[in-house]
Amino acid sequence: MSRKYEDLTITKDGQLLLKKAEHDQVETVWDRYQAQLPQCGYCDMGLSCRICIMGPCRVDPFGEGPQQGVCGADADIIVARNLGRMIAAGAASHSDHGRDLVEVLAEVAEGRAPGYTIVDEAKLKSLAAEFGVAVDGKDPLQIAKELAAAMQEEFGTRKKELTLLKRAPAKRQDIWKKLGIAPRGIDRETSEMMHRTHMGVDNGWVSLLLHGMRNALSDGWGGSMIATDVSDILFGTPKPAATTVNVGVLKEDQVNIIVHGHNPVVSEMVLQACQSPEMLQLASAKGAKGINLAGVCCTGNELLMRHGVPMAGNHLTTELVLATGAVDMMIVDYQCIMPSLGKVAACYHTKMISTSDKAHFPGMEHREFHPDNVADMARMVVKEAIDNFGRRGRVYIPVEPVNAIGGFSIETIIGALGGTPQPLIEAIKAGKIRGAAGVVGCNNPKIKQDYGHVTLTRRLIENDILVLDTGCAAVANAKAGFKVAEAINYAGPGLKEICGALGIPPVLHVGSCVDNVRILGLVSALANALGVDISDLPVAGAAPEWYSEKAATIGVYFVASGVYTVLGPMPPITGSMNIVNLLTQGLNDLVGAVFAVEPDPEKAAILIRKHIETKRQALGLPFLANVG
Ligand code: SF4
Ligand code: MSK
Repeated sequence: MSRKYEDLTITKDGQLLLKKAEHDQVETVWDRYQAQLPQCGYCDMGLSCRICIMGPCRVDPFGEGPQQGVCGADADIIVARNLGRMIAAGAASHSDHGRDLVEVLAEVAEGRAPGYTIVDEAKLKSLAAEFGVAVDGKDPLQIAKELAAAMQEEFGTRKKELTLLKRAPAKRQDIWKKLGIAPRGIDRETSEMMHRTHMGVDNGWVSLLLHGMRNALSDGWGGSMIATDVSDILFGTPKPAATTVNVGVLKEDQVNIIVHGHNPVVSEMVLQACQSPEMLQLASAKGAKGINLAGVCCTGNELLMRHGVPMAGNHLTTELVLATGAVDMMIVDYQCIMPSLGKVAACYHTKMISTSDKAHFPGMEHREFHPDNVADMARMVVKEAIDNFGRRGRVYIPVEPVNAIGGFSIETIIGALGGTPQPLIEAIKAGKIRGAAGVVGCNNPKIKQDYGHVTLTRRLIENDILVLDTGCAAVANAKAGFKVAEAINYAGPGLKEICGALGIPPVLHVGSCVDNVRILGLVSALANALGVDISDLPVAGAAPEWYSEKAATIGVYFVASGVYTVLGPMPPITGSMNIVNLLTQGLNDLVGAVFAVEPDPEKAAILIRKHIETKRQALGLPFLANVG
């Protein structure tokens, strides 16, 4: 470890645990990043291709070496194909997660998933109505059966376009139709992207990127939207609840279990098992004062949103949390789970359990969870965690946890406003709130952990811009103390007044990565109430520390939905100035929004403020200040 801990993360727990990890000779993501430097410049620019085995090929960005791959693909084609495949992978990940939830819903309807139930019947019925499933006089399980079947159809190709596109403002739907990018089937668009990017199929960089938008929309208005809605039906639509965050949520005198990944299907049952009198008695018999379930990453966010379960950390904390020596078990499902975790855990007593048939990891024991065995499996692994409590060595929990409020579903936000978005619109019109921004996405060792999220969010709320956040960005902002009612003191005067009156923080935790669709829901509600398109609103998106293919897809569906989006890390596209120009300028003429790339969050805040003021002016709203 050659760099100072303060250069790697702004978080106190992260800095102290990095020191501990170094002392324990535990290698972390930062060490491995250093070992990779310098990273491949061709790949960084998107100019390398290994799609077929006439290659691998690369194009020389300086014009001196080869300008085409063996097949004749030039820089534009290679960059577009690589980006297309990145979008497809992101869409596939979220949408497969959505499919898993629909399958659980179908099993619940058939009575084959003991332990699960329909928690939000009202949402079940309203969603059924959207999918054309009659609800009158029907038992909820019958409705669930028919709704699950209708949703399964969305994944294939039997519809002209996805059902939930209708939630978008009419003007947005027209834009998609005119461009021919309204998605038809969730899997179809991903599958078509893989086909188009095979050697010798689509060699138009514009048509490839247009399909990239269609593919991303199939996630945002399809797979992810289904994932969020079905999770709400099965586990409850989130409501504000108090919680705590950072590594300090671990408890020295309790059995600590961490859940990690994205899908709540397993973790919800683990939570139930942890709360059962039988397990609590067992823990007590082993000398523990209780069972402390906490999360990391988005499985953690799912439980935080619905139950106020504490959150130990975000993406780059997932190894460090193990270095406390206090985690008796980590249970993982899928996505964003570093394959290094088993090796880190082996340095301590932590038992690592993988649970999904599609996600296996070195150094983990595999206990496959299925809807019909999940309740038994959850009890079994919790019992193993309790047994492991006695094997703990020295424990190091170096910080106190920070308080936070989570659980801001759109229903909750609109509810807090009195059942209509109108008060928010009036506050925006009056300039008390200048606009809103979604701050989303991951950590990335290329950026000091949480610095991008926290700096950008601080600047936005100071300037009366309401922030909605998800994923690891939401955890960063919670750790920074932005999610308690008193955080209004960080906000500008207008935002402070409105949030103070409503009793909400100026930074609203909207959920996990799939829950970015809740932001689509809110901007659609605002646009519909104003009679405009999403692209007319004074809103923006940002992913200051993104790393994953899923985040790339989220960015693309935000922009394709009309939301100006600022990325921190540069995507691998700089090998093609045609593509850079299309994404950062040309898309304005097509979808009314573009990407910007700005790694410095201070500058990103200025970009967003300028954009919001421009949109305010266009709507005839008062111009509030010079930005620059
Ligand atoms: Fe090379 Fe073309 Fe094959 Fe890519 S698809 S590896 S550029 S020959
Ligand atoms: S977990 S996709 S690191 S936000 Fe959703 Fe965090 Fe990004 Fe994974």
